[in-house]
Amino acid sequence: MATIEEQILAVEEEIHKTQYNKHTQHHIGKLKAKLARLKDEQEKRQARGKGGGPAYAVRKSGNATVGIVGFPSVGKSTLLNAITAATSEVGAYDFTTLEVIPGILEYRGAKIQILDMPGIIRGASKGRGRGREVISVARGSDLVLLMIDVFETNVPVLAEELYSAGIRLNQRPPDVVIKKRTRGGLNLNSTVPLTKVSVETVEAMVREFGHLNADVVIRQDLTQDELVDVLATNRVYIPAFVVLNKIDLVGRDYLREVEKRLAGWRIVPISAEKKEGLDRLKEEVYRSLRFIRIYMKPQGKEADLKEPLIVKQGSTVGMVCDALHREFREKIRYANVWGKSATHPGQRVGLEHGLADEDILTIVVRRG
Ligand SMILES: Nc1nc2c(ncn2[C@@H]2O[C@H](COP(=O)(O)OP(=O)(O)O)[C@@H](O)[C@H]2O)c(=O)[nH]1
Ligand SMILES: [Mg+2]
Repeated sequence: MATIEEQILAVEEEIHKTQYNKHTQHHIGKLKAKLARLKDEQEKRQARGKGGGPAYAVRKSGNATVGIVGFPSVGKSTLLNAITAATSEVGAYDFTTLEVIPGILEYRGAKIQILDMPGIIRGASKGRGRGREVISVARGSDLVLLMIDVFETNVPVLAEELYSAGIRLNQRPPDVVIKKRTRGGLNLNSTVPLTKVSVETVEAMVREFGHLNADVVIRQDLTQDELVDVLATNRVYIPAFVVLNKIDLVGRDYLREVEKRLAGWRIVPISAEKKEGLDRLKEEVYRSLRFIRIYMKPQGKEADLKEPLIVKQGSTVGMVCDALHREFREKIRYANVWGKSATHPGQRVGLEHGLADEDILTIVVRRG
C-alpha cells in the first residue's frame, strides 16, 4: 500500500499530465477532490504527530492581527519599527528576522497587532525556508500585507504560496452548504444554473471526498476549484493588499510601471525608511479590518459616545461580552440595542444578536 505522500504525488502527477477539456473535466474534478481528501488526511496526521502548537507561538493581542508576508529584505522589519513601538532587527542581508516579532499599532482607538515575519521564498508552502511556519502564522491573521519593494515585485509568487497553503486572499467562501447525513445518499440542490461544472461532476467530487450521504445546497455558479475549497477543511478567507516599499529609490515613471504590472491588486506605496505613505497605509489597514464601533450605555445612564468599543464587523452581543469581561457571557440576562441593528430603539436582544457600526448597547447582567 502506497504511503499517503506517494498517493498525493501520484494524483498530482496525473492532474498535471491530463489536459483539461470537455472530455477530461469530470475525471479531473474527481482527482482534485481526491487530492484534497488525501491532503486533509495528511494534515490531520501531521498535527497528531507533532503534539503541540505551531513552531511560532505568537500570542494574539489587540482588536485584530495583521501579518506582513514578503520576500527577505523588502523592509518588513523596518516597517514594523516605523508604525509600532517594537524594535525588530533590520539587516542589509537576507533572513535577518528568524522569529515572528509582534508590535501594536494604535489607530483611531483600535489596537492592531502587527506581525513581522521571516521572509518567504518560492516553495515556502512546501516547506522551503521556514515557509510552513510563517504561513501558519499568516493563516491566523485578520489581514495580510503582501510586502514587496521596488526591485522585487513578484506578488503572484507570494499569493501562490499562500494559495497552496489553503489561504484565499480577497475571496468570499463559496456559497455552498454540505450537511452530512447517516443515510439517504446524496441530495443535491442548486438555486442557480451551474455552467462551470456539471451536476454529475459535483456529485462525483462530493463522493470522492468521502461524503456518501449528504444534503448539498449550492447557491452560486461555482468552479471545480471552489467546490474543492468547500470540501477541504483547511481553507481560510483573508483580506489582503500590496505594500510597495522603498519608493524613495525610484522615480514616478518607474512606480507607474510597477503599478501597471500589478493591475488588479490594491497597492499602497511607501518608504518605511523615510516614513512616507505611512498615514495612508494605517488608514488602509484600519479600513480593511472592517471594525465597527459600539457605544456602551450603562443601564439607566447616558451612553459613552466618546470612547467606543472597537470590535470586528459581524460581532454579536456575546462577542462584545467576551471583550468586556470574562464572566459577562455567563451572567448576562439580556441586552438592549439602539441603532442600525435594532428593529426599534432599545430592542431587547440576546447573545446571538449581530451588531452594526455605531450601535448603542446596554448589557444587563445578574448580580452576584
Ligand atoms: N531605501 C530604502 N531602504 C529601505 C527601506 N526600508 C528598508 N530598507 C532597507 O532594506 C534593508 C532590509 O530591511 P529589513 O527591514 O531588514 O527587511 P526585511 O528582511 O523584510 O525585514 C535594510 O538595509 C533597510 O535599511 C526604504 O523604505 N527605503
Ligand atoms: Mg526582517
